[in-house]
Amino acid sequence: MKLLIAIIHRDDSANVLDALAAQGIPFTRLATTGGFLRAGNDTLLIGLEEEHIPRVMDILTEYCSVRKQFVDASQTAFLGAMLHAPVEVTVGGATVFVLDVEQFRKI
Ligand code: 2BA
Repeated sequence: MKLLIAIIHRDDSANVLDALAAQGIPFTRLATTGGFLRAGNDTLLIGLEEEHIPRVMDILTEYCSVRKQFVDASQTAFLGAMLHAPVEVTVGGATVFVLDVEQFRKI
């Protein structure tokens, strides 16, 4: 069994959650905050058998588009960002960790 930890942009969340639910893929959504932008994102915990991982990757690829966004430099974790200068960052997409699960129990 594997555990996928997927960090996604909050704007993409509804579509991803709908698609996971439609395919019967179990998940837990955590409201999280990115360390750089200090903006809300969502982290999904998805426990599943290895053969189902491509289905999740397909959903993330379909609904988590990458785009550019200008943000106020002083509101990021940019070291020494003293000015309110706009900086362009890439947002969206999905950051995915795939972990081996040693045990899975429901008590
Ligand atoms: P944030 O840390 O808020 O980062 C949002 C986006 O800002 C990043 O997208 C990246 O495009 C940009 N960014 C981050 N650090 C930067 C820097 N020092 N200079 C310029 N631009 C920078 P992603 O890389 O797709 O990451 C999206 C979110 O995924 C992150 O939000 C963070 O919450 C999480 N994440 C990414 N890599 C991670 C890691 N290795 N461990 C844990 N969480 C991670």
